[in-house]
Amino acid sequence: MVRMLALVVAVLGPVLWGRGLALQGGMLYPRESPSRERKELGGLWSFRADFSDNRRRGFEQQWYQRPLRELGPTLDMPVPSSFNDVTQDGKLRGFIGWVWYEREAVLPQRWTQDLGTRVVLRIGSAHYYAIVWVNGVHIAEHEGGHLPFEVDISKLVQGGPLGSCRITIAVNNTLTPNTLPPGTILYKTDSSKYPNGYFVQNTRFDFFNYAGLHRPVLLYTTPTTYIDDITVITGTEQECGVVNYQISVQGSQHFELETRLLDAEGQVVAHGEGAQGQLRVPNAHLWWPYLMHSYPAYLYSLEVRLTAQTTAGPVPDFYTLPVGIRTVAVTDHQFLINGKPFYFHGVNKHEDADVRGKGFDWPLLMKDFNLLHWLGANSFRTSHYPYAEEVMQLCDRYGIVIIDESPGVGIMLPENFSNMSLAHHLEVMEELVRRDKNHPAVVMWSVANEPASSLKPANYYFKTLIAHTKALDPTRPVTYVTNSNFDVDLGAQYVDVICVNSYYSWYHDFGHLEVIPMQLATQFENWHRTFQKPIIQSEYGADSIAGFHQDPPLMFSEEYHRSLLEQYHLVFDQKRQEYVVGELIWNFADFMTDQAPLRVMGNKKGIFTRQRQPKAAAFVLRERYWKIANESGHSLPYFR
Ligand code: BDP
Repeated sequence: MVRMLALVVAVLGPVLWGRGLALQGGMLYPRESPSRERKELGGLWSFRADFSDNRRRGFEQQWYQRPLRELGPTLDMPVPSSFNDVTQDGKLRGFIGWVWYEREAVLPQRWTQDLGTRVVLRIGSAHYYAIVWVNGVHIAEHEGGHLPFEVDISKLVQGGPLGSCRITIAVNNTLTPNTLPPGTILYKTDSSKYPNGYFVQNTRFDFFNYAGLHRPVLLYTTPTTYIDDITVITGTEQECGVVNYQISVQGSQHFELETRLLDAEGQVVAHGEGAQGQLRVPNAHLWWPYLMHSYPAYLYSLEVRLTAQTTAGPVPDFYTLPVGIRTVAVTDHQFLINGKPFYFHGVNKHEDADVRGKGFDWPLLMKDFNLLHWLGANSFRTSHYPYAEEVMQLCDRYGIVIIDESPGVGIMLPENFSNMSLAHHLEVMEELVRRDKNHPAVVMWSVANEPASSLKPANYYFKTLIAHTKALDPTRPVTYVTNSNFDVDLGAQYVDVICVNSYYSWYHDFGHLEVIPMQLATQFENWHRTFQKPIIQSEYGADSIAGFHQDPPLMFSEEYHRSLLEQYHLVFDQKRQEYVVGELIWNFADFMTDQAPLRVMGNKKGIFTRQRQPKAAAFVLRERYWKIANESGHSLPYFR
């Protein structure tokens, strides 16, 4: 046991020794403004995976002290991207442990000379645990692969002779029982079967544990007294839109704040002063979801102007936040946006594609949004972790409604419910709410997917987690996603909306499409009878291999896939008249998983292939979603 622990510690390093510091301050998305500049650090970074037995050579030899290339061979690695699928090396694809990224950034002279400038390094996502050095100085650690973190590096880059800085980031993809998602390192000690020190990583979730610097890494500046955070909460009073705002400032106590709210034409519609207040907009344009209104996704701009009083005179900082005025509410059988019943007809996604894995990519993102419009989808769930901030911004702009999910997936073992796990989960919800609170597109938080909620400690865990999330954000409903296999799950008493996944005629009664209507109707009736809450079918689907055809339908053919969906739709159409408020297909596109006998080079439940080409099921859904949209009388032909 002790030996085992010693080995695990060796691989994980700091993951087990201490957690990343809780985030300080706000996490406003770095936007350019007259007082703020940004410099993207995308492109090729130097890269090395530490293949040493204990994975600690990089620390022993202090790879952060000198340029990485001076200490051994390096690869060119694109950022953002997962590292796994970029090379021809199978060992790197499945690598577990520390990988090292490094690049030099050349800084504009003003950034290094002007002591009134604050220089911040921001990392959009480093999966899973990251340690950061600048010019060899340890400056940050962060746990969690799906949320950004940042650090003020002004002191390190200012005042010295250097106009450049060397950024080194060590990233470890090891998952433990207390990480989110959790995982287990299993040492195979039978020396007749495995070489010395052989280990594998087991997880209880169904997607490949891609790793690396997945989202943009960038530098940005602010003045030393700066707008640190903005929180807006919107509402309506008769025809009047209401924007309550709260602004936090760092760096000085001596400042003034002015706010102006501009409409989409750039006209000022309201203004205020001070760190908090209420802006009232007569005859406001509300933010409506795509297909729910003839002018969806209306965004105002909240311009914040800070004027700091310094010895050298007044110094301004500007930040502009897009604001959508809308309300969200839940009754015992409805999900209301702006007081009107909203029906989710959408998808579950993954951040996943060929070569780049989970790496952020604009062409891929635009293709996905164009496909969502083509499909007539009005929503998606960020299964099973927070997505890139740029995704959330597009949802605001296009009116795509989001259920924003934490990386709480695969929480299945008793040890995943420990106090340490819960503490980390609470921290992650804080980071998530802090990042995404101002997005009108986000209408609900999902704290987890299919946790083993019947285990004894689960009750306390979810009660605490959901209460904490509601305290962080009293304006949005909270859910966790359950599975119909779990029967009626008592944890659901804490959620506002029941989200249930089921795989009738796929994982059980396989091949028997005829039982779906009965089993699905029973599922809905049981859940609604017990909880009297609205229900979303948060996953359903079947695998199909694009190009496999068989009629009468057999499993894995495109025909079986579409027929299975059609059986579900019969019941959705009955129950959406009552209390079913949404249907989200599993999955938008085929995606990579661990290798397993039940997976054919990944999960093939996509209605699009991994390359984003439609299978037969996509056409079934497209017809259905546009039909549902047309019922509201607000479909928008310009996206078709
Ligand atoms: C569901 C999980 C999802 C899986 C899906 C499947 O929530 O992550 O990918 O099953 O097996 O239960 O396809």
